[in-house]
Amino acid sequence: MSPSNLRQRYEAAGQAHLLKFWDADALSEAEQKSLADQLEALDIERVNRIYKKAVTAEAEAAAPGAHDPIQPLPKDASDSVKSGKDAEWRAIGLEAISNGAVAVLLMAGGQGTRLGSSAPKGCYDIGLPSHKSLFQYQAERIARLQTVAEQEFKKPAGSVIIPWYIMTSGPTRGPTTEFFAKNSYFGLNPKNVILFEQGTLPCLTMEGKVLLDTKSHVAVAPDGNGGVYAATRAPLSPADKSHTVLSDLAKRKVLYVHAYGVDNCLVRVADPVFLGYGIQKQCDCAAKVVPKSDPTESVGVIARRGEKFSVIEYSEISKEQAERRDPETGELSFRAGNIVNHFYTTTCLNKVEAFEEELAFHIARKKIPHVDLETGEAVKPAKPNGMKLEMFVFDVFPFTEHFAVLEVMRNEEFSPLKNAPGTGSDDPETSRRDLLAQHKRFLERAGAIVKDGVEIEISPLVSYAGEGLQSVKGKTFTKSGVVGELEELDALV
Ligand code: UD2
Repeated sequence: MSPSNLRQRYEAAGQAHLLKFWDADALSEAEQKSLADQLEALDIERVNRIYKKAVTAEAEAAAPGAHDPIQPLPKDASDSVKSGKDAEWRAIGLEAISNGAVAVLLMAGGQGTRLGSSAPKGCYDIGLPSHKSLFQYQAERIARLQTVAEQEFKKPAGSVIIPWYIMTSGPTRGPTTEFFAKNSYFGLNPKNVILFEQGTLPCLTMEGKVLLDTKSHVAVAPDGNGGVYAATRAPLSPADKSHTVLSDLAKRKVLYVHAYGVDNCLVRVADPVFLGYGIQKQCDCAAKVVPKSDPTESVGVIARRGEKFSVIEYSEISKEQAERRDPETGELSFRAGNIVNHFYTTTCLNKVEAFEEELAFHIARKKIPHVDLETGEAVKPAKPNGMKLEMFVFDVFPFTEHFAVLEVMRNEEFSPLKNAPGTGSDDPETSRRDLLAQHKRFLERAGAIVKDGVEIEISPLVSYAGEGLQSVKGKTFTKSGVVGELEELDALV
């Protein structure tokens, strides 16, 4: 597009200030080209629509007397893994895995700002005796589950594949790719580990003006984990525009997708119980929840909006809603804590495009480094000066046709890594504590005694969820250690 057409377009969009330094002859030719390329690729009219929609929605929600039809999730609207059907669900899910009908989609584009680490969260070492990263634990759970499915459904070794789609963002793409290559994909076949990238959105002033982070570059940020839907439709490589995550899923004849967040050390990747639950319920989308621990816990809550399911994020729930309790039980009314752990049919994922424009955009007011248009100086604000707009993955729930909610045990399935070491909650120490406590329970449930103070870490390659440990029955473990193979347990007796 010629510079004059570009200028006309941005003037019409009220964003011509982005060409200010070009006009002031302050840009080199290379900088002019880079800025022109970025502005051409940017759908500036969509950005204006998103901004308008986000601020309008926020204002309406905050208007006095705004009637928010959101209601707590009725008790009978969710099922529980404690309902005694988990073995049945596990068999259904494992059969689907053994037939190659299941894939995993990891949302790993978040930047571990609160954690204080510049590397992608999946690379993080929570301090386990093995020093394995979150990515390695998740990779080994996939590897183990492929083996369990082959064993239980009599398939040839190496024949069951659970493809792993990993969504990164701009900042996490490079380091994540390097980490997997350096670790030889943790033993998985690289052909079945597909990295893809989510989109970005420009950062805005509170008035909706696009910010520059240099004189020739628009400040952008990842578009939120709800960017996953558009990202599944984007070409996986410039070489073949038709090859997308959705087309790859279709080619592999995948029917069900388990999507999850990277920072939960207990996550049951491709959990056959959850998959079996979703398949048996014939739902097109489902979410795992844990009972919210307290009103201020940083989890969204699944609720009802009319006949639909919806999630109120912790950053948007009112104090009254968060603190409301059931008069009979004293439990929190909004207690169904979302844990970024979702089931989809591929049919459902393919339908999202049709209603994507209706999905909400959420405003995060942040300190956004930018260039001052008057002085041309780089500014590092001391307080929030602008907006990042992001989509939330759970905003599709109200649009699904048959949504289901499965309550799971917090100590078995949820210990998120959010905060820096030493914070005291949701930090590396609590992750390490919760994972090792689970491995102790695996051994005790298999009939062993583990002496107090003994820490035994069991590789996911030995056991995915406590299965396959029959040989420990009646044994007492007195020594700590890391178990990479079943036989190594004998040395810890
Ligand atoms: C998320 C959930 C919240 C609760 C909590 C539990 C959303 C929108 N909110 O809040 O309801 O379940 O987790 O721990 O899901 N991510 C991307 N791209 C992005 C942003 C995030 O891939 O642009 C990934 C991120 O890498 C992580 C997951 O999405 O795997 C959740 O992101 P987060 O940890 O920043 O979300 P949080 O803790 O604010």
